[in-house]
Amino acid sequence: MSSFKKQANGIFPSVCSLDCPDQCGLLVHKKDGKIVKIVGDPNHPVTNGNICNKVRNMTERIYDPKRLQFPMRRTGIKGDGKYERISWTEAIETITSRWKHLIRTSGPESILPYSFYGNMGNVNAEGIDRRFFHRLGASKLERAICSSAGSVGYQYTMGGSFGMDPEDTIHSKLIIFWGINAVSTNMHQVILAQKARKNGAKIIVIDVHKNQTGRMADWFIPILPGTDAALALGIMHILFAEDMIDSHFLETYTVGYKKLREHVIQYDPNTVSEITGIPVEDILELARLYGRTSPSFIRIGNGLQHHDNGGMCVRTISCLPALTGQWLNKGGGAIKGNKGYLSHNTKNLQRPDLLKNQNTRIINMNQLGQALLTLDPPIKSLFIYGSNPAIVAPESNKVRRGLARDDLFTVVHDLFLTETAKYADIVLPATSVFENTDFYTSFWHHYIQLQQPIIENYKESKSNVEVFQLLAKAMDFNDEALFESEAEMIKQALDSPNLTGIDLEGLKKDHYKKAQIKPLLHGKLLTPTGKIELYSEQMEKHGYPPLPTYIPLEDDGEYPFQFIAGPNHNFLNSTFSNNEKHIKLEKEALIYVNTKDAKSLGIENGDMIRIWNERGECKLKATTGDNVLSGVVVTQGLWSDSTGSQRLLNSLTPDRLADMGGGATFFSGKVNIAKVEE
Ligand SMILES: Nc1nc2c(c(=O)[nH]1)N[C@H]1C(S)=C(S)[C@@H](COP(=O)(O)OP(=O)(O)OC[C@H]3O[C@@H](n4cnc5c(=O)[nH]c(N)nc54)[C@H](O)[C@@H]3O)O[C@H]1N2
Ligand SMILES: Nc1nc2c(c(=O)[nH]1)N[C@H]1C(S)=C(S)[C@@H](COP(=O)(O)OP(=O)(O)OC[C@H]3O[C@@H](n4cnc5c(=O)[nH]c(N)nc54)[C@H](O)[C@@H]3O)O[C@H]1N2
Ligand code: SF4
Ligand SMILES: [Mo]
Repeated sequence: MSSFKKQANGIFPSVCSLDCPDQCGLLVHKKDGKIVKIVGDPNHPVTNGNICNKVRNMTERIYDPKRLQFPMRRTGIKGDGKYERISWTEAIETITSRWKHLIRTSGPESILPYSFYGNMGNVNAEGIDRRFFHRLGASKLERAICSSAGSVGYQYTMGGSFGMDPEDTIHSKLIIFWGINAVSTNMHQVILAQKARKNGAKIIVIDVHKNQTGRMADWFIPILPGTDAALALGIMHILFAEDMIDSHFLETYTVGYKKLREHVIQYDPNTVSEITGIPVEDILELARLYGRTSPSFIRIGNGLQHHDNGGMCVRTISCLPALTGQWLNKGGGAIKGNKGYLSHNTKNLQRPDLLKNQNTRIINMNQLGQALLTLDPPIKSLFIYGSNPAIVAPESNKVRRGLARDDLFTVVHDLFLTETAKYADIVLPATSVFENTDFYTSFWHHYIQLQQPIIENYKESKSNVEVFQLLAKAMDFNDEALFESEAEMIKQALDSPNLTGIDLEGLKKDHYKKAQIKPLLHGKLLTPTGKIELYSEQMEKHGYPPLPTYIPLEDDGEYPFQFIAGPNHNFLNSTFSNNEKHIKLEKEALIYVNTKDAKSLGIENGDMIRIWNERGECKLKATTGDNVLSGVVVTQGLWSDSTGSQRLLNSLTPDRLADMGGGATFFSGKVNIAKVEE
């Protein structure tokens, strides 16, 4: 489809494929058939030529000598990483003969696909694979590791993933980064906020960790983990009590505000201060600032919803903009995720009709270990692509015990021999985004983008599309849908009422196409009442309190510290954690401990610390200070095993599910810590 690939030299448009809201426009510089430089595309309307450090150094990853070159078969024991080269023919034959046997003897649900968004391209990440596994009749995977609890929570209030247009941030006068480390995870939101700040806006950060984002704020508000819903309810209490609400807006666009007003009486500043650890004066000041500043914008992060109560927390915070009528102001409102605006035709792309058994079992990816170790009938084969569960999934010791099962036939398709791939029977080499054709729909800005292949496939690597088509052929499937070209699949996906005026030819010409977006409140929302639901009958039917509510975290045992292990600046989840350049940039795996806690445990800055609970154990270097509150320890980064011993943070995190959407509870675990005596 593309002629870029044939040109040995030049500068070509591209898009960042990583699981990041910014979805930057890129320019890829090519010399003698090889990529030599990756920079931001100055013509991208939102990302404007700026890109992060990770991707500026992406060339090193594309040509990393450790990149997988050909299919391989395991020769050692699971986990030790010993492999020998085989041909694609042999690899595909080995996989499909095993699957045919399993389907005959145990049924297709003994096979489980496991994937996430190592590459956000819709065709490769959730198109051809879905078609293939639907046709196969495999067990279904509930892909809930990232943002599902919060998305469901937000949906109860707002009807779907629809928020403010981030380009309007420049009009905001008050910007609250709430549970988001945006400097690392959404850098263009920060650039837009800085522009607003030049026009007089204030930036507030509410977080459990004074990280890069907290340090950039005009006001950083530290909060105890899992208590944000209480803070939001406390703000509502003050907004009602001091008459800072917009009654006209509430009457016109919402349901249940009178019930809400009664309900929040219980969340007085003293009560909320006790729950959240925030002084009463600060709660009052925050509420008054929010009540009196317009337009105000809340960027709701993922940190909030990686908790037991994460769905309800986001549900609660997302009620706030309605109280002061922010949704009618340019630069007012909130963003949790904006996926709804660019929703394409998933029925066309994923072909759920190919799945014959409507009662096919569904397995939550957050409980992979449990599923592999306890499910009956058992999972007998795993096909893993675009994800690295041995590092990123909670309770990793359980996950690895499951992956080590001798009778489990595992295939991993990746660019690298990840920790997960080391458990595979067959490893398949994947292409990078720059070798693929795909389309991309940001979950933050409103632009859709096309990727056309810029370089030839690296060595013997193949894209997801190529792999699933080989598998389909060898399985003797003959459905046309399994053999369509990327261009054909893109055309079918773009056939959506949300994407009128956007087609493949147009994308090839313009690279960036903005969805035509109607203001959020022109017309009905997708909630049952069509309005912003401060009171939700639907939630009541689903067994939740109908009004926003603070629900404490689950009891995670008798350990003294709340353990927050989020992503870091120079990796993207575990991607880049095996690339020397990025490891060097990130330097060290640290654990932040409050000075008071450190003193009481005889810990000094720079000491090696053992961190443990009944699930596992890690060792990290302490950094002491006031970046975290007493009773909380924070670390960042999904480190590869190869970077040092015992940095497997997810060995400590729980695989309980959050209150909504089957979400993960990475941040609701507790641990103990102690100095390692040399
Ligand atoms: N550099 C980089 N960028 C990334 C990623 C990456 O790995 N590295 N990952 C990408 C992906 S997949 C995602 S989902 C996003 C995630 O990016 P974010 O939305 O920023 O989410 P997290 O970094 O998980 O957590 C955000 C913040 O929540 C805080 N936090 C934890 N618990 C609480 C709490 O109870 N209350 C409050 N107020 N704060 C809390 C953490 O300290 C952290 O600063 O980033 C994407 N971008
Ligand atoms: N402790 C803790 N754990 C977390 C989080 C946290 O904050 N704290 N964050 C969670 C979140 S929000 C997320 S989204 C998950 C993310 O977890 P994952 O989705 O597993 O993300 P990555 O670790 O980046 O792994 C993606 C893999 O896909 C591969 N890949 C890239 N492109 C392709 C392709 O085109 N085809 C194939 N076959 N493979 C490809 C990459 O090489 C990489 O190995 O991690 C979760 N885990
Ligand atoms: S990771 Fe995010 S910020 Fe970095 S280039 Fe990709 S989309 Fe842009
Ligand atoms: Mo994520």
